[in-house]
Amino acid sequence: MSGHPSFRWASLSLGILLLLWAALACAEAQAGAQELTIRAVPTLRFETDTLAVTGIGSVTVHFVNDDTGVPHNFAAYTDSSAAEPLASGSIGPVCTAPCSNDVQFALPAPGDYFFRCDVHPTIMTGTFRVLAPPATTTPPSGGQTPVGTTPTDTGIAAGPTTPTGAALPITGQGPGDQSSQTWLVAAPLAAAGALLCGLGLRRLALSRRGRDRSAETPSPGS
Ligand SMILES: [Cu+2]
Repeated sequence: MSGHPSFRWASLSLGILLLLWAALACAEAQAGAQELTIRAVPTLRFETDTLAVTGIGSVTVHFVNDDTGVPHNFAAYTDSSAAEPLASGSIGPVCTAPCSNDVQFALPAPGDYFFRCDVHPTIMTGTFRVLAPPATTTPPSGGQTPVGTTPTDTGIAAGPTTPTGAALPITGQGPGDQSSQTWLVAAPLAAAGALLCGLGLRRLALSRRGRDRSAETPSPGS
């Protein structure tokens, strides 16, 4: 029993660390400038007609013109009328391949927008999609509560202080979880075993009964 609580603490703090790491990674991905690459390729087309970005912040679109000798650009607009730029700086300069330039702008609210090449506005078009960031972002409470529990090394000190309230139900749940997990596996097996066993016994009984019956009623031939 003495080994169990430390194991539980280890797995609990590991879980918290993983959550923190995921939250940090998630926050970093959302806050940081995102990058995309789009290529203009022979002949007179973009290599894709859909660009997707998730979230908040800004985006840098690396526009690469591989359509040798042909001038193109990348330009993002609010819609296919191309009347309004999607954001300040969302219309890149035209350059003749081979060439490239970066188009950087702030991301608007999630939604489907429009991009095109201004030189070939009817042929080279696409959807610029801004996706909503995941619902589970960085909960301020969730980010703070584990702070006390994060120092796994000082678990002895941290254990009784902050998470006493949390520790009690968890220690209570620990063995319960383990045994319930064992039961999750054991119960169906036992049930299946019992069922098979019961069927086997029944079949045995039936066959015996059948044999008894045939023994009781002698065959009419003899
Ligand atoms: Cu073009």
